[in-house]
Amino acid sequence: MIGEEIEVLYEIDSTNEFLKKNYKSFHDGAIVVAIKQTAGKGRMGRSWYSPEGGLWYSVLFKPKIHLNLHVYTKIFSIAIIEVLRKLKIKVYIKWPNDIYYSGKKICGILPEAISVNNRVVAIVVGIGLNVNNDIPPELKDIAISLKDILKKKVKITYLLDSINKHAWNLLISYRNETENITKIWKKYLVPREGDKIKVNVNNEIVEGTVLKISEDTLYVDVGGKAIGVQSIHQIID
Ligand code: BT5
Repeated sequence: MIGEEIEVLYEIDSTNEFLKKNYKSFHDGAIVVAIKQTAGKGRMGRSWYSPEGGLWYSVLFKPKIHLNLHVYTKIFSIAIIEVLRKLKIKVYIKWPNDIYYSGKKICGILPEAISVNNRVVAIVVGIGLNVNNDIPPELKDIAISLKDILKKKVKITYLLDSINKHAWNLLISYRNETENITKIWKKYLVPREGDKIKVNVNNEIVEGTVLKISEDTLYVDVGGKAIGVQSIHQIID
C-alpha cells in the first residue's frame, strides 16, 4: 500500500531529499508529507514553490524488481488526473510530467532513483499539487491552485488518500495491463499525435507535427524530417 506508513513534517527543505537521505528507515510505500518546503525541487535544478496550503509529499518504493522512472510518473499522473476529474476539474497531462488546467500548471511530479554502487536500491516519487496555497505574482501566468479554480478550499487529506489508493491500484495492475494503462495515459495527454507544436532544435524554434509520443521522447515531423525531442517549446492551438 502507499501511505500506510506516513511521516508528516512541518517544515523541511524537500521531501524528496529527506527520503533520499533516510530511505533505510522507511518501508516500501511509505510517504513523507511536508506542510511547507523551504527548498522544494523541480527537475534540472529548478525550484518548486511550496508554501503552507499545498500538498507536497514523496513516496518511497523499494520493490524487488524496479520499474522505469517513467512508469511512476505515468501512474501518478493518471491517479491525480482521475481524482481531480472526479471533482469536475478538467485537468490534463502536459507531456512529459506536468498536470495542467486551462494552460496553467497545477501539479508537478519528480521521480528520482537512489543508487548504491550503480545499483538502484529505491525510488522516490515527489508530488507537488497546488491545493489551498496562494500562487505568487511571478508564477501567476503559469501556475494555478485548486482553490482558485473551485473558489473554495479542498480537504488535503482527501486528495492525499485518494491519489495514493488509485496510484497503488494502477501500480499493482501495471505488469498485466501495461498497454491499457499507457492507453489511458495517452487519453489525458496534450499534445496528441497529429497536433502542431513548436520545438527547439539546435537553438532554433521550429514548427512541427507530432508523429509519435513515448514516455521520454516526442517524435516530431519538422519539414518532412522526423526529429526526437525531450521538451516542447509551445503547443499551437
Ligand atoms: C516539476 O518540476 O514540475 C516537479 C515538481 C515536484 C515538486 C514536488 S513537491 C514534493 C517533492 N519534493 C520536492 O522537493 N519536489 C517534489 P519542473 O517541471 O522542473 O517545474 C518547475 C517549474 O515549475 C519552475 O521552474 C516554475 O516555473 C514552476 N513552478 C514552481 N513552483 C510551482 C508551483 N507551486 N506550481 C506551479 N508551477 C510551479
